[in-house]
Amino acid sequence: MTTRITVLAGGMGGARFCLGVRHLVAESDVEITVIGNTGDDIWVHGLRVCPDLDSLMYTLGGGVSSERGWGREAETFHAKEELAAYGVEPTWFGLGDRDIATHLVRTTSLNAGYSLSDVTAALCHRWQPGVTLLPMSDDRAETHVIVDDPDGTAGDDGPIRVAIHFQEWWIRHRASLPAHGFTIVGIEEARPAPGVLEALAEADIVLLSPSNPVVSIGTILSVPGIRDAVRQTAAPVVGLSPIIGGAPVRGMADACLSAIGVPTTASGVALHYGARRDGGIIDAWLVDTVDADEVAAIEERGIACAAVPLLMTDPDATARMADAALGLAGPRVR
Ligand code: FO1
Repeated sequence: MTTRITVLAGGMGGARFCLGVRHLVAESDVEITVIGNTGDDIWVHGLRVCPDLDSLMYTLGGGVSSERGWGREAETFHAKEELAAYGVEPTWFGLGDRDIATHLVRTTSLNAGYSLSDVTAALCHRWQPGVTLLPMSDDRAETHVIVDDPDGTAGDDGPIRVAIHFQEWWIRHRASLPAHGFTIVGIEEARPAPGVLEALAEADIVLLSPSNPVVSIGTILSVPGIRDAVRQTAAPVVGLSPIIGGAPVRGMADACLSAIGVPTTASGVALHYGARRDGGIIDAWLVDTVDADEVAAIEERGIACAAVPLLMTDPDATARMADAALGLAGPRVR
């Protein structure tokens, strides 16, 4: 009897976690479906770039740049340099030469009328990630960040607020501009991509990877229908904390959490997701051993909780995390 694991994942952290899940179940009769965030997607120089889908695909397919966690290994940036020489913006976006091939295939296929799901499946045919990788939606839903105008334009009552694309905030400004909030352009009309709701309804376990809870997991949950599907699945829903000792392991989840008034703590994120019995979406939550003192408080809120090492230093360590998550889910999933 095949065990079905469905993972919600963002980019780098999510990809590394999925490597561990796949490593854990490599010899078992298990099918993994990964629902990837597409809120980071952006049009750059006429190409459609899907950073989180590509991080998941390249990481699981063995082609990711290990030191960056995104883009291709053995990458060069000649096209980027040439574009900058022409003064063509955005010069701040690191478009790699090898990576451009992925964006050319994707853009050509989208322009020919194929869906993002079709394109993702076609790209994965080359990369063989060992999981079924689904975009959260085939519809455009792009995360923008509300900041004080970086150009300093001010109105009568202070700096005016503008929405900039998440990638500009993340890459150009290193999330240093205080975010007043996030808006996902197009989310109201976005529909779950084919297979997404089924992957949640038919799962034996649903895992929330230790990705950014606001702009990755939160964005996936914002697609109309997905949050309800997580709430209603018969599968246990287990999350892993992206915050260890009050700080994100990498990336800038703290800047995102503070923007929405959520404490940058393991329990803060757990309560942000909420216990399923109280209208939230998780049944269980893994925290790192340094946050073991938060376990009792989390359990009091109806969320099963355990403290295990959560640093994804290598696939074996990540596999142990995934195993601990399956363990929290209960005997059904073993
Ligand atoms: N991240 C950076 O910090 N600098 C970059 O220049 C950059 C370029 C880039 C190009 C393609 C791609 O798929 C990802 C890229 N990323 C870059 C990472 C990306 O901003 C993040 O992976 C996510 O959007 C955040 O999870």
